[in-house]
Amino acid sequence: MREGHNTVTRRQDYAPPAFWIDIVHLTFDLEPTKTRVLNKMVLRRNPDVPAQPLRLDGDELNLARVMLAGQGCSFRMEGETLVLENVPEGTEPFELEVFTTCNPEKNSKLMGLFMSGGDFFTQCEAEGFRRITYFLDRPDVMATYTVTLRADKARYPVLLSNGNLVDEGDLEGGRHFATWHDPFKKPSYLFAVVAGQLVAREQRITTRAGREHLLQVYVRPGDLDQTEHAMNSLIHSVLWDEARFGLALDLDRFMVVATSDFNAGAMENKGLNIFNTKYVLAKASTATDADFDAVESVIGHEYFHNWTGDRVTCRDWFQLSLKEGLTVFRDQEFSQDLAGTPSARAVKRIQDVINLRAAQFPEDAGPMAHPVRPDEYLEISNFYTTTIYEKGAEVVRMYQTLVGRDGFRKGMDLYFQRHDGQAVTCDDFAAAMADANPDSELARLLPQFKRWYSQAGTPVVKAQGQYNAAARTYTLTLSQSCAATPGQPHKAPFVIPVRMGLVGADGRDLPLQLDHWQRPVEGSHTLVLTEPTATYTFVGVDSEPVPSLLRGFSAPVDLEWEATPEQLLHLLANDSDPFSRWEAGQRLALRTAIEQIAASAGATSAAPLNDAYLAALRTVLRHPDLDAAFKALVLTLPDEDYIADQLDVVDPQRIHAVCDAMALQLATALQADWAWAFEEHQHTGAYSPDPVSAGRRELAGLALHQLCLAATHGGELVWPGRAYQRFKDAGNMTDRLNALSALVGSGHDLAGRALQRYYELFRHEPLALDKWFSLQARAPDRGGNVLPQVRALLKHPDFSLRTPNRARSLVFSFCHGNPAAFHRADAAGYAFWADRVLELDAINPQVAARLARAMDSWARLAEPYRSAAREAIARVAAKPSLSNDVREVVTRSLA
Ligand code: 0A1
Ligand code: ZN
Repeated sequence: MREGHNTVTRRQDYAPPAFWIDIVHLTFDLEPTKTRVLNKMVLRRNPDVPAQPLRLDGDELNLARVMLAGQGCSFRMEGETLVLENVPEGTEPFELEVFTTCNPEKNSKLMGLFMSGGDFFTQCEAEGFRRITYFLDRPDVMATYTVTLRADKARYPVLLSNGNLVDEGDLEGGRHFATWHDPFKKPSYLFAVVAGQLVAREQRITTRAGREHLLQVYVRPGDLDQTEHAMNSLIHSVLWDEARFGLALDLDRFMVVATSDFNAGAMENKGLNIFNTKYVLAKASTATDADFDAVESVIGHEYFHNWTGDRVTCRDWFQLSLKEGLTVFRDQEFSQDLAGTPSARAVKRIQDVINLRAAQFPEDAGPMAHPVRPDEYLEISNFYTTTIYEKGAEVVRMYQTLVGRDGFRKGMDLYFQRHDGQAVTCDDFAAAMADANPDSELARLLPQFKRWYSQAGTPVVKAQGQYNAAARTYTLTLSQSCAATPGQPHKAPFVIPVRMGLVGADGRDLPLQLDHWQRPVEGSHTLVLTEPTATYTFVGVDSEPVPSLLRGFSAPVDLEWEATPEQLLHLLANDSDPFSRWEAGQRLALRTAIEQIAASAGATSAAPLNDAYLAALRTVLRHPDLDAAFKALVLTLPDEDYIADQLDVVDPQRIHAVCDAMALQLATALQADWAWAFEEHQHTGAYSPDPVSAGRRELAGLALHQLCLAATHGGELVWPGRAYQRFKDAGNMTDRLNALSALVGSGHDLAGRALQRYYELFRHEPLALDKWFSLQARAPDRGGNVLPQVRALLKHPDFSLRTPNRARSLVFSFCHGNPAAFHRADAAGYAFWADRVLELDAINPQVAARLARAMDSWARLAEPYRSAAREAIARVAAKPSLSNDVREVVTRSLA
């Protein structure tokens, strides 16, 4: 394996390119072990930059020939960079031809041109194009591409690249060719090629603009029956972007292709999106409701990139959130709009917040914390993070909160009006939003608002309320602070929109009137906190209200509020804002968990949850008007990682013991209610992944889980048998997997039999088999049994570390997803982690670096975990030939 170079790239060092590449003609002779690439470019000097040699990026290429204006020419190599000193002076265009070969079959990094299942695919973001040919592989160099693919016709009948098919035909020796031309200029990271034995589901659509388009979803021949949902999601995406943002599809043909070997979720290559099969294929028998939702949102995400990413792209990789934060925001809005009802929208919002807190909050509190617009990187692949994506999306959402939906649309319109066809920065986006809304609070506060891009860390907002009965006023004091993060010891105050309401004794929202207002408003109001501390006085408040704060999770902050249990119970019973209502329940559970963890070590109460809380949950569960999906969220306790995130010193086993006790108590105390809920929600008719039936399945599944858990702890004994029956008879994967995980979760004897049966049913369905590995890696640890089980599964004939999905399903599920089994007193979990990181690094550094991040929070671990974790990280760091990817993660971790 090639060792990584060692240079840090800094945002401040950005300089425009010394050359532009305007036109690219690529010819590929596709062969698995030796693909030949002829690259004919038209370049010219950038007149704004002092004259310098032409330096083209390359990575693991074999260079055969370089020709300048049709003549052989001198060149030299500086490491992997191809340097030409003698290119023409002046700014006239000149032609350069580079002929290289590469080895797709050996490409286990899955960057550049690689093979999957015997077919060819590419991945070029961020710096993969340089593994295909020498190039100015940076997003601000945008060229027009024409691509000819030549390959054996029988083996590779389908030949695809970006844009429109302009020519095709047969060649000698059983070969054929196809030529594609992309009418849009694009950066190299959006280039794509696919060649192989693929079939397509096709759909012609006419958009509002009256233009006809061909939509295609390409998969392996046996998978066509799993593409209907992806196609429907794509159609919805096209219609939605036109309706909500006035953004029409700009291509005659839009293609989606699925591969089972992919480092990430999917990739927005212009007109030729390449997807991990996990986000394309879905059928009721193998995909869960969550999988169906994920297909919809990832199809949306990649499609929406066509405008936010492709038409307007990033100037440099520090601006990554410009396209990613904005596109995640757009896909989240899309999924909410498709979900339909206010309740289904709220459920989606709560799920997004759960994910943000589970992944992004810890990142912002750990060694890899970085701003939404980072200042430096060693390896850009490490910055495809939840901070860039999900926190970036929250930043975009705050623009919308500050300028309103119409104002946001105006800002988007101005952004495209100004920057279509350009490579721009986060500052350009911010300026468009502010300039389109000149009288808004955003415009006034813009420089301060932009601290969201430059300062890392999750701000903490402290809230304190005071009711004055005599004056009929309610005073709310909000203060903000933000802990130091690596390289940023002090933070300046953020602009924090805090949406809030005051809930009266009758459970209804009180009218809100701040002391300087003429009249009250109904419902909610957004306070904009800009100072370290601010006090707001509401007048005309007849009786003591309960404040409902951060409604809809209006800012990505941690809200500290010393509410009484009565106040939280009041919100849980009444809050008109579903997010705050759910949050009140979570706070109650979290508080109990933290008290228990702090209580004398080892003495875990068997009944930590109090009666009032249990009664409130029962009321929600049996509520006649609430949706099942919302009920399921309220009745799900905060998970172990989220609880760990609230603590300064983390003892994973202690947290686990407390969570176990709470889970068991919830299962047994509400047994009759769970049985009712299961019976009431278990039938959902013919399978449809819509939010209402999915919600019913979710609640039935949760109920079954609780009932099996109770059964193995002295409760009613019939449930494991019923779960097994349901597992066997289920008409869809959601019900089947819920029943199986209920058995596995309860540790009942039937779990083994069910797992065996599942394997036999799905051994030839890769995505379903991933779930089988994952379920076992996430199983409750009983006396340390999970790690040996995971080790045994590493040797399973269906396991391979080379397939990212499979590696994630087993190894990541264990290291990232099973804290109690992973954090072992004997440190064997950490040794396992270190071995797999090193093993993976030699195969696929990007995937290895993701696994490396399982140890991000080691410094907050209690002993003996802390020292053992440090030792394992140091062992990885000491390996001499680490990739940049892994080296950056472990050195930051130890810093
Ligand atoms: N831009 C893609 C994510 C992506 C990034 C890097 C990749 O390299 C392996 C692949 C995909 C997105 O946001 O969907
Ligand atoms: Zn994206």
